[in-house]
Amino acid sequence: MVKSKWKKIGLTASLSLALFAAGCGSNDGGNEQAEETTSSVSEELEYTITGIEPGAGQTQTNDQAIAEYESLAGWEQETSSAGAMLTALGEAIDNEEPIIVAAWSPHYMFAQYDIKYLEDPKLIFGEEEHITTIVRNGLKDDMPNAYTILDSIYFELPVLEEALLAAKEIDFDFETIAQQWVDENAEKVAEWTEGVEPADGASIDLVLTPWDAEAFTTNVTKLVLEQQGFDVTLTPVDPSIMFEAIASGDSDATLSPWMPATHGAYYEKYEGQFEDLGANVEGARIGLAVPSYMEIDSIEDLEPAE
Ligand code: PBE
Repeated sequence: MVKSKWKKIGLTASLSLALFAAGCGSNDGGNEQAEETTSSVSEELEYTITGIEPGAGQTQTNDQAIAEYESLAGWEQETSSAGAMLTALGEAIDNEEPIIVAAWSPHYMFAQYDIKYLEDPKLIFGEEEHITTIVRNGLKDDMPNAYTILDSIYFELPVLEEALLAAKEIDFDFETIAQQWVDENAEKVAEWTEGVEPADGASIDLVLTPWDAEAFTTNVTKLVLEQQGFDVTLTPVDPSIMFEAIASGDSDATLSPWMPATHGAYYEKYEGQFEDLGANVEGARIGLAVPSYMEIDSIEDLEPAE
């Protein structure tokens, strides 16, 4: 586990070591101690939140937090990808440096790192999210058996968390993890497919967003539908395209919308143009998180940029 982690971040790690060495060389004043005690955490963070993909729902929620909290006035969000955010988080923790990241759960980041969500008194990130299954209008009449399966699929939070950790161990091969899970949970699959008639090769398209929980639940759904004779295509897209694809009928279903905070704006925009079959996961959450060694607990403990 340690080995593969180093393999992945090796390049970035040696790059930042080089930068660090350069920084030391140019420091001739030698009063680092004084600088450290006078600079605030917010200043050390350079008033920057380490974000994820520009197209993520949470990227908009982070911008909303920046707009609405006085303590975040003048802050910026640096977007890149979930992978880059996790690398930056890991490096900060290795060096006991401050960092503030866009975080969400379920995700293995909470098992791997000692991190905490910052309190969000304005509830910009909401309290609890659920991941819901939405299908195109008309699916119920066109494909009643697929509809029944999609309507039944539901994962308990600990089951999902365990699967996400297992996936990390095999380099995020979600097809393999989903196959193992389906093989080991035949009873659950039988429950979901009770009374369903075999499909005989009917095509069904599922869209999904590029994050781990969705990769697992959607790959399991694919296998369950295939067991029933469906021909299943998975199409990875951004959240905005996901809603558009279901609303236009280009795609049949998705298990990826996070509600009510993360994708609420898209949900409202397309409301009436899809059918919501209800949660496939409950007890999810999004927010801003920091390593536990940081002595702040709330977004309001941060300071505006001058
Ligand atoms: N996430 C994980 C996604 C949804 C699932 C919170 C990074 C998003 O922000 O769109």
